[in-house]
Amino acid sequence: EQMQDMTVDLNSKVLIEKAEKDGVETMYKRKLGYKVQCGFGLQGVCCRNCGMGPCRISAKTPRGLCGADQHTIVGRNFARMAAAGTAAHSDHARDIAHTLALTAPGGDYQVKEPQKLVEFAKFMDVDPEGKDIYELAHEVAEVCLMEFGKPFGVSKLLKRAPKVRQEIWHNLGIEPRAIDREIATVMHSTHVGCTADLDSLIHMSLRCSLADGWGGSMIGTMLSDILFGTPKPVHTEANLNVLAGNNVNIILHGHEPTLSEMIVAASELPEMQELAKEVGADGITLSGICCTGNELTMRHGVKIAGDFHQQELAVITGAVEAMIVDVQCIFPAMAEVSTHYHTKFITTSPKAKITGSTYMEFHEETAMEDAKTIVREAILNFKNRDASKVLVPDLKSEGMVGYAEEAIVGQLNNVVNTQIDEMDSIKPLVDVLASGVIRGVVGVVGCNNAKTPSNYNHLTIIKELIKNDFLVVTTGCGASAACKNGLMLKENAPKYAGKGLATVCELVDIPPVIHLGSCVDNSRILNVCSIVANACDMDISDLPVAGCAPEWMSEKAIAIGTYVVGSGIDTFLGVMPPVTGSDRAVELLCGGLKDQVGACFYVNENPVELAKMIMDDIEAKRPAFEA
Ligand code: BF8
Repeated sequence: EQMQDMTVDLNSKVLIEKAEKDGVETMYKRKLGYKVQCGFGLQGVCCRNCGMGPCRISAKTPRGLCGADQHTIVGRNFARMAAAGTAAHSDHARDIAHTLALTAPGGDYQVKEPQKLVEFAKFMDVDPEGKDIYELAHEVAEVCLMEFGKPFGVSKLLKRAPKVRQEIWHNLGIEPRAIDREIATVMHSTHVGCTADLDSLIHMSLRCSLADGWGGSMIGTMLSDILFGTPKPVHTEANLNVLAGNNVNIILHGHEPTLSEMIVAASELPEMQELAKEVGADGITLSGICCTGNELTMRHGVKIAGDFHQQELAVITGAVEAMIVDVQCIFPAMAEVSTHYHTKFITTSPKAKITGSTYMEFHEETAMEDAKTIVREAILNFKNRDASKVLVPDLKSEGMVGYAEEAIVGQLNNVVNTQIDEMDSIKPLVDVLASGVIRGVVGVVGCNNAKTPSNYNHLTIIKELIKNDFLVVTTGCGASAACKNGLMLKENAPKYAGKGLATVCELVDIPPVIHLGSCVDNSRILNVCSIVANACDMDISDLPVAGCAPEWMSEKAIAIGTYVVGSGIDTFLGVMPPVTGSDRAVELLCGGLKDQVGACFYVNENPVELAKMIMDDIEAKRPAFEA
């Protein structure tokens, strides 16, 4: 296998070649070294949950030392992946809630959306009457923080789901309670000597993941909007060519907007702009990678430098003064890659310290001061840039991003109003779906996975879908892939979209692929589905919608996929999860769950076939939906 064939991104190919010349090791190079991956791991039949092991299941050793069989081991491993993913998203949300608790008039963090706060307060049973907006913010923050560890009751946010859906969860005993509790329960139950029943392990995975989707992630998105503003459609550019020639290039990578929003504000200060001039730069260019990039592009149009698989390549351009990261999806390799160039690789979170990085701890309490220190560090590094090492590849695309729930519904409805909780306003979306002009809506989301050429599955599936009049909504690195390839431009709808979808794009001024934000913002998809289902008096599982993660790789993606299925949305994966060692697990996840929650997983590693499966699945739901 050639490294060049491991990605379809043309800029990436150029930089993979540069890395070779520069003697820098990348993920693509390391992949070559992994001729064969561990078969036990791939099938999910390796157990390291106690000190008697590791045990691994084969024909010769069909049980671990404690007697756990392949079903128990696969189920336990799957549940732990879901719990880790839930922990990551929800801990992110917890930080946002703590930040809301720090808001003050004139402070570093303020309430940007008071009206949204008031609405959300009421939803969370906090009475806004007679309260100052900051008093209310602090109270809502505390109520949200209680969602993580409250001793009694189920997630307050479940009531956003249609009644029938809530009943399904109740009857199956999978209504998530406190978020941390569901994570702890999975960790406890997968400890040696606890749950050994596959069905129970999958139920726990569902319950825990639902605590992510209808708990942590939903709180994360909602509070981020309240703090930093609800995204509105905005123009941006994407791919590594957004790095500017004679500007200080700062890349923000990671996930939580608390840090990155402050870096944006700090870099706009006159003193920072002046400092940039002093060191000989024309200005400062911020760009983003991974979900931090998505959060920033949604709210500010900050350019997207690239996705998960481009983080090393960004530094290899030789044109990056600082890569500033917080948590999640950061390659430890970034420290080594950065030593070959002048780039400062700056870690900021005690939750994600990386050996070899420059550690500059960020505190929300001193946010602006910390952000200024970090930006200054980046600017002062400009003088160390070595022109002979710089190669910024040629390509970038334009796109429109920033579609929150309000924007999607509002745009379809732009002549009526934008209150999205009323039947009136959701009607255009329902109509366009019911008439069949748009056949369905598919969330194509998630990571890049080295098991497929980077971006190949994403782009193939998205193009197949829009060509056949399926509207695509996207988040995470899938969104970056779409934007990099011009799929978020309305002007490109006639080229890529079918006639029905292209007409809708033209009429209501939307691109054929809609950027909904970061992976935490998949909660926006749940929200819109709920609104539509309620408006039609249906369950989510009746809607002509589907989820798809063509190149998923993270434990967060497992949690997302599991809560999407648990919410009644069929979910199509382009990479097989490590469960094939148990035929019963495969049967349950990819079939049996359908009878319980009205949806299940489907897996096909051929993206054209997977797209076909998605469309067939949705078409089968259409007759009932139209009636
Ligand atoms: O949360 S899509 S590679 S960046 S995990 Fe990571 Fe996957 Fe990208 Fe954001 Ni989501």
